[in-house]
Amino acid sequence: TMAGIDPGGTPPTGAAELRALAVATLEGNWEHDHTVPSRTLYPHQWSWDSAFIALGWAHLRPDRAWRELRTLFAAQWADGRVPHIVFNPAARVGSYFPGPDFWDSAVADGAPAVATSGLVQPPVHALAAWLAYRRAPSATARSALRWLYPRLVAQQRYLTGARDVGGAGLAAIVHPWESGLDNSPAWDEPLAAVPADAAVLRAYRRHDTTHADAAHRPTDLDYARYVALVESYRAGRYRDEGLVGRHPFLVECPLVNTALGAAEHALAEIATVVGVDPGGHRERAGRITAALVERLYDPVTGTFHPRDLRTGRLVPARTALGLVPLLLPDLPAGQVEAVLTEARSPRFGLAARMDRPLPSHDRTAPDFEPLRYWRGPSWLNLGWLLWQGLRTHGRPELAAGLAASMTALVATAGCHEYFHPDTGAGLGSPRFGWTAALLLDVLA
Ligand code: 9YW
Repeated sequence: TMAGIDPGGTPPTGAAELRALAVATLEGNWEHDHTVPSRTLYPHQWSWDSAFIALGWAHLRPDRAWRELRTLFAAQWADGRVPHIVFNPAARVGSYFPGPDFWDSAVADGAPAVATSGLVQPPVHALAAWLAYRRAPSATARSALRWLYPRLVAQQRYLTGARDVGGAGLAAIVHPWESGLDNSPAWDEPLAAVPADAAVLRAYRRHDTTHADAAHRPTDLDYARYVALVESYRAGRYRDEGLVGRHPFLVECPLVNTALGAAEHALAEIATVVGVDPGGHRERAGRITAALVERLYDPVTGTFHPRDLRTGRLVPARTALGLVPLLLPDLPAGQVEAVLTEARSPRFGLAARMDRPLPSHDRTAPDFEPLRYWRGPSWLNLGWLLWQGLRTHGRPELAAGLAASMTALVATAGCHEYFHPDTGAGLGSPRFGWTAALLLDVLA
């Protein structure tokens, strides 16, 4: 059992009950052609949530896995970007901020008819599609892969083309939301350069803090800067040309770029199924991994960091982002060892028997906050990414230890959005889609 999680000695919920809880969560969040991350907090479709959730559906109802991804990619822009939010026109107006009016995606050339945001999220879709196919191969799955393949390729082309602001073959993010780890300490330094004060926010009303404890969410100053960054990107009609001269936040994120490389590996597999030569994908995967090591690995700290393109420097914070490159099958042995050392250190506590859940930030850092969102709490998607990496690099004992810790979190607290990194208490939304989906994958 995990220290602090099970003080009453309650027996852990059995695998069948856990599975039933995850199934009920996904069923409850299903919304005719996609799955909402949470009924209370997030009433639309989110990009990387849908990838994780599709993998969950592959264990239950593969038809929904493919439906989920098709709905998302139907909202892909002409330039190949997959928007991080696809708005559900049937959702209650004003139920989420920033909503469709704020994004105003119609200002962009090549935006789809449906309202979306103009940002992206980590491109984990090709990997999810490949794993979903492997889990439930069928004629339907093959035709879904055939439909998805050119769209996944276009997504890669966008990220390695228009978004290669640094010119080294990696994608730059233009907003912390694009990393998926909104208020990670990784973004504090580059965000501090974004001109905004809390007054910007007075023109808007946040909704997240009416559904979740404000102390567990990003601060108002964070939100003021998030809004200012969207306003900057939107003012340029979400175009990427000339970003260096006009946009105040440009960062190469280890998670986004790991997903980018993992996507090329997955596309090589998918290409074989759909009857296309996989060679180009393997070559591009190799180039992305090499660029990631070259640009985001710091031999002094022995971990990966974001690179701030405005200053040219690596961001010093050691967050869970630094562990994610383990997902890359072609990560060189030296970096594999370094990531394992970092993960097993007291900062993250990975072990064959974990006494506490994997945190999202270095738990020895002065800015570690156990309750605040991506600044400390434990998230199942980060655990899942590391779990995949451990299995890819032949560390089954550590993978099993991490899986047991992830399972214990849900067994004790339910399918929460995130968890207290010491006690395992559930935080944020109580019925969260990717927690349920990834638990199903880990239990399988
Ligand atoms: C928000 C939906 C999204 C996730 C992000 C997470 C959060 C939106 O929720 O962002 O309003 O804070 O940070 O990773 O995709 O689950």
